Amino acid sequence: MEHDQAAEAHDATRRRLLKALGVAGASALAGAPAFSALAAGTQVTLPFDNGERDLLSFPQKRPMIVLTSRPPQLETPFSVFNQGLITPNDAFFVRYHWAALPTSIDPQAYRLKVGGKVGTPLELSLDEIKKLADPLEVVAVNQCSGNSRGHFQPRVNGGQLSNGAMGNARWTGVPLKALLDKAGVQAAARQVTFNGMDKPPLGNGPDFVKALDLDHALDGEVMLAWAMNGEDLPLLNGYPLRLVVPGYYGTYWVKHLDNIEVIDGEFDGFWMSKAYRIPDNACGCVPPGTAPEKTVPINRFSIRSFITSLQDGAQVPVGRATQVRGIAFDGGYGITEVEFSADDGASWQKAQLGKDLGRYSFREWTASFTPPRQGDYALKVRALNRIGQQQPLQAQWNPAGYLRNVVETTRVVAA
Ligand SMILES: Nc1nc2c(c(=O)[nH]1)N[C@H]1C(S)=C(S)[C@@H](COP(=O)(O)O)O[C@H]1N2
Ligand SMILES: [Mo]
Repeated sequence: MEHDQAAEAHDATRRRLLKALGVAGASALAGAPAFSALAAGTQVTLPFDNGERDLLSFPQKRPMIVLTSRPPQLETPFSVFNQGLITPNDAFFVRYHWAALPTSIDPQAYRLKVGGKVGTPLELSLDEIKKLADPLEVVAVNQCSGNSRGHFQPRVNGGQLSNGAMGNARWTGVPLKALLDKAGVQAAARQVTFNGMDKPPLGNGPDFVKALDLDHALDGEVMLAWAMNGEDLPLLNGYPLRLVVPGYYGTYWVKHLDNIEVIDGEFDGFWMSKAYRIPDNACGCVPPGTAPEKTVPINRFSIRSFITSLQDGAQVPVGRATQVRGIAFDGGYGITEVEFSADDGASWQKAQLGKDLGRYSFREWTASFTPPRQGDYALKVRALNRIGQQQPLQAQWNPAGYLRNVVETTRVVAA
């Protein structure tokens, strides 16, 4: 009886997934090559050369800006960020390195393996993971290192993204620490590595594996998350379990997490030692067109802010107040101030900060702007955080197109 119920629940989950995937039957999944996007027949043009993109629906996603469909790399349409501080699951961006995604995940059969320099190697079911500790909730921004890369001047190689490779969600999970404590970390341990169920094409290319220093992994904030905004993670955002690393770039937020290794050295896998590295200096930048001498793994977000309520080219009424709003966030130190300028940065006024959802969340800001006469206005916004970080007025540059956080300008016309 009990077994039947479990089997039924499993079948139901499987059916839901199949439905979400738009696949007719289980057999279609055997070796399913890739997700198929549903044509929505719409295009958008991102504001840089070669910025033409399709808007397409993927499983569990509304029409999204497609960078590539194999693997799925989907940007959130920027207007979504003006609709609320939390990014809906069906609009949350998607980033993968390899096209071989797990297309069917059986939550009953799923196991997370923990090994390496631990006292007791573990193999835990989803239910066992959920019982490791009291569930933890955090509102945190996930942002791709290459968010906004398409705006780099001079242009750089890599996915030409505008500003939609970020999102803010409420994550539910347990601290990674609870798992590592259960396994018992050996004295020699130095780092922890994380691997997911997606794989590179057979024998071709490095598996996507990331590493965190042991003290970071044990900080009680890094989390094994199974839910996002109160629902199971969408398949494309890491179902059934992903790592959440508040304040850190998305590259560490390993999806479909099924393998954790505690190691006694520094992990030298490709995605740590060769990719996702930034110049080893305070700005993470170098003179345009040059190569850094020394690099370090990318880590916390640079501080950013955006106007979300007005788009470039928008019309505003002369002599009447327009309420301008937007978002700000940083690497988790906490936004303390946002300033707004309606005259291209000549003068600045303090913006009002909205509700504080926690130091890893988007923070809403609002300001009022009354254009005295007809014509063009360059609106700017800049944020400041608790440790004194602010955004540069001139864009900084690095060859990988990471960390972009220049003070953004939105040009509007008063009429
Ligand atoms: N398993 C797996 N996890 C992954 C990746 C991946 O390719 N495979 N990409 C990482 C990168 S670079 C980013 S930016 C985030 C994006 O998370 P999202 O797709 O849920 O928005 O996932 C991270 N986790
Ligand atoms: Mo990323």
